[in-house]
Amino acid sequence: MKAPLSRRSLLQIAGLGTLATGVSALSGRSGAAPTGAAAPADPTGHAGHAGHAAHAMGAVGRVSTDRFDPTRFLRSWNFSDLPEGERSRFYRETPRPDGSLLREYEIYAVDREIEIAPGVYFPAWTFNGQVPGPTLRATEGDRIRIHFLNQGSHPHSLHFHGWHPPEMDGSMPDQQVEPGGSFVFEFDADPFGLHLYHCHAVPLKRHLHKGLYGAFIVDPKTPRPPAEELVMVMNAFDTNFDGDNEVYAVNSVAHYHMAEPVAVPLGKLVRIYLVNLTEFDPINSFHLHGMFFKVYRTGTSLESHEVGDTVMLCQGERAILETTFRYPGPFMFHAHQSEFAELGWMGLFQAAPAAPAEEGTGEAHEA
Ligand SMILES: [Cu+2]
Repeated sequence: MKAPLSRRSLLQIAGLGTLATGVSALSGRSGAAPTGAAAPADPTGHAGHAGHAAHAMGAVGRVSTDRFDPTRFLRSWNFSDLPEGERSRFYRETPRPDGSLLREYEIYAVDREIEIAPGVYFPAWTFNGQVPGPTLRATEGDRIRIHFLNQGSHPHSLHFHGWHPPEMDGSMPDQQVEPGGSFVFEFDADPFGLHLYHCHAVPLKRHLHKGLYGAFIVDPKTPRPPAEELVMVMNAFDTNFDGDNEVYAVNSVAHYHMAEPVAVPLGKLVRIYLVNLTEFDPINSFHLHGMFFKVYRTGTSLESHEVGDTVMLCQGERAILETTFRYPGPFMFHAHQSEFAELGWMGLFQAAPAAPAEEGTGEAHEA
């Protein structure tokens, strides 16, 4: 079934809380209906009325976290989510004479179906089987060496933001890696800040939107203060390939953190690495309820020149956000474009006193 629906009509049909139902129908996955999908049948007589189609926020049902766990993704970099034995297959550190590190990565492109809302599957192109790809993290001055293997069905490449010579740019026609091919990218981590990487094969918007992107954090040589750190990649999916997104999220899974709030420590510094990799829509945004945060655009300065409760980012833009939760309880965060929020880009922080065992660690990142 291929329904000729735009995302506007999808919104009218689905309404708040029935996103999964609407998109399932749209993407033709009849065999994967979310359990207990809420049809808009409502004893108050709102049945079928789009504006009141459901009174709950978020998707119905849960995605499987066997292959990709959004909560783990928030706090994983350099494959820290893998057991040590397995991790060394994908990431190795070698000290260099000047005190910096050579950081080596195994990154491969592979086609994989991913679940972006309960029962909604998207035929993604991925780095290492996940969208967003693994977060890479280094300290300014480290050497990055990436062994890139294309196991996908189309030519792909790796293009990093940051200083590097043109032969390491991954953007020119002769830098595309054919299926089955490989290439070694090597460059210095410079400058410190919050960057990104993505495939740079053409058509670029298709290769990006299919899921070939990730965050690249470069820490300053003197690290930022200890904090609870979270990686959030704003992204979206065009499930019917009409050049418009139907599902929006932070870290791929629509409304995931409405049901599984992001736990944050009360009274301690929280640092969010926010990257916008939404394709098709020029602008995305992050809005936090009940609080303000410092904004470090591109993370290339240790001084913040902006304090706000909403930050707007163009495609490929990113910012480091810092805040401290004053009050315990749930705090909503979402795109301030209401349509994006309703289509999945919405979640909750849950602020609570840090467990005693965690006191003093400050979730100190291993860099
Ligand atoms: Cu590609």
